Amino acid sequence: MKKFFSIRMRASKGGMHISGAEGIYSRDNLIDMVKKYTQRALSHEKGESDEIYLAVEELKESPRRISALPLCTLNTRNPETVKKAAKKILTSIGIAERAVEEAFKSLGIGIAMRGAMLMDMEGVRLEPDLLRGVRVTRMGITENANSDLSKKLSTLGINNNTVREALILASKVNRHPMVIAELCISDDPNYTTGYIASRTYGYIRLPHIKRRGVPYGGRAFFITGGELKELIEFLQKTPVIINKINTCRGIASVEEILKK
Ligand code: PML
Repeated sequence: MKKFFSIRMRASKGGMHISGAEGIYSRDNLIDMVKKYTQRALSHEKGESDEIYLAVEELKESPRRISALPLCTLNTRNPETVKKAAKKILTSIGIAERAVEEAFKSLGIGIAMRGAMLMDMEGVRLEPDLLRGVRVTRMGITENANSDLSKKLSTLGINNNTVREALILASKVNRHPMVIAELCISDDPNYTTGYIASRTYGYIRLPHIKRRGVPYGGRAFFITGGELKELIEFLQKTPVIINKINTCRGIASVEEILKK
């Protein structure tokens, strides 16, 4: 069996988070990639990190190979239209309107959780550790899929680490049958595009989900049925690698998305 490794990097400066990233790589690429992650932590636009944690771990099981979700960007102009659109889309797949309200409220409240919150379809919180949430790790993308994704995103003018890494994470999360959808708001004060992701509609980017300068955000996973422990094990431990990229298209309206 070919050996695969997970590399996870977390970097900070003066105790403030600067950068975090991860991937899955074959043994042949390991040393180059450790160098790249270190460089990334040292040359971040937020400043040069003074503490870099790198975890390199051999995977005991072969990564599951999956396709990325198809991607598009919604034509939203402000947080109000985003919320309205998100409600339309999420209620159309069975999530209660009050659950969507609750998710926006909890993500906007300013408690920086390290991981995602888990919510049932009615908006009841389910994660065992309400303060930390559930962190999704052990995911990556093959070199070929990454260059295909970069090409497709470049034609849309959105080829950056943030979009690529969020799509990889959302594709893993929404692969699990218990996950019906995900809502994400970046906690970066300068990054005002969020997304909703689901198997039904793919990865829908939501411009202007929050106003510039707001330093909090996070992720909510809407889940149903099944064994919570098994889902958390999948999100945290099961290695998943994207090996195929789906369609990536430009701006769409809610109506176009719902027509699907
Ligand atoms: C984050 O990791 O900060 C969330 C990123 C959301 C990316 C949304 C996008 O631009 O597609």
